[in-house]
Amino acid sequence: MKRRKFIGRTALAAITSALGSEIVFGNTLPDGYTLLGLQDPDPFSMFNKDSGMVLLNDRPWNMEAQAHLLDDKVTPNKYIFIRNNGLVPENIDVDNWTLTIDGESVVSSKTYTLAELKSKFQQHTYQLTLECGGNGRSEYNPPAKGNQWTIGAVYCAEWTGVRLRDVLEDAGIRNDAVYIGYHAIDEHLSRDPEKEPISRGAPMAKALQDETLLAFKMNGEDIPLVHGHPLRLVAGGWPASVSGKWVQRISVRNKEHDGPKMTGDAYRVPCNPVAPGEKVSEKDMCIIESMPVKSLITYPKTGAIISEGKKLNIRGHAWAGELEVSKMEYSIDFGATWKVCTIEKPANRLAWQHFSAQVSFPKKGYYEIWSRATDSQGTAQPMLIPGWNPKGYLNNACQRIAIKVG
Ligand SMILES: Nc1nc2c(c(=O)[nH]1)N[C@H]1C(S)=C(S)[C@@H](COP(=O)(O)O)O[C@H]1N2
Ligand SMILES: [Mo]
Repeated sequence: MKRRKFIGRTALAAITSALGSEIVFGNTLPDGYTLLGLQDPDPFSMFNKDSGMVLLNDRPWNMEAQAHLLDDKVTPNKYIFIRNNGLVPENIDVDNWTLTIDGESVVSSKTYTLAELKSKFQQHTYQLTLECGGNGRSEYNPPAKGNQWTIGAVYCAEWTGVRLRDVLEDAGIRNDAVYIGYHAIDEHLSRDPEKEPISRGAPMAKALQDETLLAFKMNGEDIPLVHGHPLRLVAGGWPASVSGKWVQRISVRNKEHDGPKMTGDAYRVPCNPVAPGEKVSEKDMCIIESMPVKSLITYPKTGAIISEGKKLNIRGHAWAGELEVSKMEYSIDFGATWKVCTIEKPANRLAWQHFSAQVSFPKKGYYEIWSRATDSQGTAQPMLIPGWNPKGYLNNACQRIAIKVG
């Protein structure tokens, strides 16, 4: 019989300090055993998420909402999707947090403490829609690698912070500035300190918009850790990957930013349509900028059963990247005919808009309700999946819910 191997003294001392409490029977602890108390708690309680959220990955943490959970006009934290490329930082030293503006095209590098950012610059609050560029990826065929998002990688929260423009102007921008790129503190999955999990950015025109914020509050409170506490770049209407969490440095570049996930096929789509599965060379791929027009029915939940003769009030949200949604329609006959929904104006530019309609059904039976938004330039959502692309981005197909009348 093999003797049970117990833990050594040094290892015991190390885990005792990690646990923060004496391990009473520590001398009989088997070697290599991970204490329950040191295992990750379940992500729903760790990140304060609703149990209806769907976990897609635990390393890194990725979690999405379901359509009916996104019913609020301003999305509460518990229904906000989580997307990480690396490890969520631990032990953030908020008191000593600084933001540095640097890069080839800054007049002089400048570092600000959080307190300086808050007191020196005017604060602004906007509702901003953030959607992962890969939202809807699960429907592409041939399938694309990556998180298989369905429809839940989108939200509209209220962000408070200072304008990136004000801070950049304070540091001074040179005439040759073309792009900004963010650098954050999250570690690469490999824990290699030389590697950043993601460092994206935006052209100066987007960086200088009124609504592009360096935010420290989400929905009136400190930003939750997993969403970028204590400082986050927020650029509504563009792929949410532009909105760097845990930002520590913004570089003003004299060329397109070239950090991880800015180059190759990351967050890029073929500049011209390609056949599904076709190989696309790097030079034919273009960076995703404004997200396309899209909508989501958030009430009722798909699968609802209603009684015959009753009208059904449906509602949801629609958004269109940099543009506004100017028309919202629904269909109960698989897109053969469309009826108009009421659509509200956005709370501010780049916030999603709320729609509603009262739907009548001619008789008992199975129906689907499809929703279709049209942006201010006349582009409508495609009824079925849009152009295939190698990484499965930008699926803005009409959303469908099933209803039984009976
Ligand atoms: N520092 C950092 N910022 C990041 C990411 C990341 O992994 N690290 N992921 C990006 C991507 S791809 C998305 S979709 C959004 C997700 O934001 P959320 O977790 O608040 O939903 O954050 C972006 N900002
Ligand atoms: Mo993303």
